[in-house]
Amino acid sequence: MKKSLIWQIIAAFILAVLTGVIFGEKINIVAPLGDLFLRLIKFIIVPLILSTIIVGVASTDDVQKLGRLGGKTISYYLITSLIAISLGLFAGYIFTPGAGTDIQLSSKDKVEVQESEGVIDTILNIVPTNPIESLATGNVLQIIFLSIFLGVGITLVGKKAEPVKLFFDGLAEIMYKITGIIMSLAPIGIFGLLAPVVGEYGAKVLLPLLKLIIAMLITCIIQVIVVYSIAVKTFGRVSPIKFLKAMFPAAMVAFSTSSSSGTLPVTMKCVEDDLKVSKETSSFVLPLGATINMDGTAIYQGLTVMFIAQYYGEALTFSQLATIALIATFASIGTAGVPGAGMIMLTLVLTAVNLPLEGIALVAGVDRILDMMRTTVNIVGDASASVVVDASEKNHTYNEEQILA
Ligand code: DAS
Repeated sequence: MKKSLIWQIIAAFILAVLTGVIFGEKINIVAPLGDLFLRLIKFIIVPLILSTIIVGVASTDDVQKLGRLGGKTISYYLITSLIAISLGLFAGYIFTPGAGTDIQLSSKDKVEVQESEGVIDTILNIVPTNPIESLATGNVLQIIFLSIFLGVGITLVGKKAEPVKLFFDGLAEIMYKITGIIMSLAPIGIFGLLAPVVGEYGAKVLLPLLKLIIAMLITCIIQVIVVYSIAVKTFGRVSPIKFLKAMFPAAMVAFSTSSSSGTLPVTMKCVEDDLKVSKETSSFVLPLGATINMDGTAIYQGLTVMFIAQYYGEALTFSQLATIALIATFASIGTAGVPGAGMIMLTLVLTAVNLPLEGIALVAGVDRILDMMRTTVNIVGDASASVVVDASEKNHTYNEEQILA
């Protein structure tokens, strides 16, 4: 990523905060700039994922290696999610954000929270019944399933399928180029997305939940600065400072969009261009992570359930905490990479420990602020996985000097 773009993104962030604070909700006038940027990155997601995974899988002529790549990726995701949920629960215990909160819930505060599908349904729904519909609706998990099988099919068919592989190879290169063009608009997009959010959330909304927001921020920082840094340093042989610098543009897009899926093209660009992770690994690990690996959401689930339990004066037993850890891990897997999805999945966790769903109304007012933080952690976690898995496959093409060169 060009250094100039990084400085432009920092300037956009500062300008967004200043104009949001100064102009309040009047700054909404710039929202279309953010919506346009978000539409542009969503416009490339489907062709980018489809082509890059097909090419990534088809270039892995050793199907066994694919299984190994998948196994390592899923294991890494589960381990970091379990650490994240434990950190969230621990933060809830230490900060007690819900104790003494003076928010009064009224009946109109009921949050219409749709029932989320169970874990079995989530897994079964990965298999598309109509691939064209999966592409048309942008069902990322089904597109990943379709791409993997097409890639394996190309490998198994061999020479006859060469034209298909060449087509998707070309499409992948085209999509990378388009992503770079869209990335150059990131500063404008981030400004258009962030300024209205800052303008909307005045002190009156934030103050009653400040303890929860600060607890969330600190826990997210620990997950990134401690957990991911140790992972990329120990297993990825990448300096944590360089890792975080490389991921800064993607983190800012995630923070502004609150969408892991929407940030995916930018995450892929940062990981491949700056961290020099092989396309073979990143094209598989990142789309999968943007859909099922949500460590920031796991932190949010743990911390928010503790907040709600404290608000209602419920003391959670150890077995309830263990239940929360398990269900929240599954809930984070089932969370879609779109704004607000984590709050919807909170119903799974609250139901599991018999806490009132109305508790969600307590945090709904600042969910966007919490979502910005959890989405940022989600995508940085995905990137750390791609570095660790790529290094373990010993096919990464980078060394320290090359990174961010
Ligand atoms: N906003 C979701 C994402 O894109 C995360 C969440 O809502 O918890 O990762």
